[in-house]
Amino acid sequence: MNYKILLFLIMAVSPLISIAAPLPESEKPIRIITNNWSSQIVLSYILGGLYQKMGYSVEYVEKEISTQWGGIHRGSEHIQVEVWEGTMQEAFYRISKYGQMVDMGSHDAITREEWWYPSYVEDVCPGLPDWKALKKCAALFATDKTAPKGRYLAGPWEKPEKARIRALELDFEVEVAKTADDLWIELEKAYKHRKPIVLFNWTPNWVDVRYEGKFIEFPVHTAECETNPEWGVNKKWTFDCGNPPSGWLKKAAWVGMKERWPCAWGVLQNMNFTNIMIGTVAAMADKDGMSHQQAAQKWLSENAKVWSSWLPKQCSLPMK
Ligand code: TMO
Repeated sequence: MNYKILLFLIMAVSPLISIAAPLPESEKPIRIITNNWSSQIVLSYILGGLYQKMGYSVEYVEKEISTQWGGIHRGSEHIQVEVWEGTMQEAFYRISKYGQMVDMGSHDAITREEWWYPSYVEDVCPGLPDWKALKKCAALFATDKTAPKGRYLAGPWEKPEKARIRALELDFEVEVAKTADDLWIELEKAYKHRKPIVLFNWTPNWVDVRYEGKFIEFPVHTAECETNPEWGVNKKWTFDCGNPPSGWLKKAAWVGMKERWPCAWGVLQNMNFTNIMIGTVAAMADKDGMSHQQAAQKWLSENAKVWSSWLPKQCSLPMK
């Protein structure tokens, strides 16, 4: 009889005896993808740290969101802990259609990735957060480089910002920040002098728990807005809408994990972060100056109850 069937039978008939599968089921390293914003990196180290407690060997592989999919598809990388609807939906569905990359479920967190401004901007640009207010106020956001047009500071992730600016006839130019840190440097500079700024931001993020501000309300996103020029306020161009306002946040894995490391697979399925949890770990790194590893270690040591609840029943930790 197959080991797993036997184990299942024993567990079914003797619910009072707990049977721990020997861990790790494979010595091969579990390779976790890290991207370039803090919550994703801290969550990766949290999961990796938990795997190490369980006896697994773990490696981290730094990737751009645009180049991360092939490795998971082929099984050379195994896990992505934050797949955001607003930036990754299209690629995620396209690649997972082949069946090699699997949807490992959604976090409770509800996500949004959108143009964002600090609250004080409303004093000088009435009508916000409605996007039409930007038509009248564009010049307020000008920099030396963009004047008389306003500057929209975009993140280092590819988004159809130029298409949106064109379709909504906004008097803005896109400046692309090279790193997430550059976004926060510019935000803090503006904040200090209460200078108008509009930039790419997202939730959950550290900004949620430390700053006041709002997302711009563009025309509500639909799939058609991205494909059919006839849709929406501009009949000639697509992208006359915003990003999804309440998006999902998924986990993804290489399908072969299930066979090779079943307990790690189960943990990833159960791993679950809320908006507040993600904002808090991001703030440890982006505001409080901890390294991503330090933030992950702190979280693991203070949240044993949470991560213990992710362990499948048959996957207990090895005795220390
Ligand atoms: C993918 N991101 C959360 C940075 O928008």
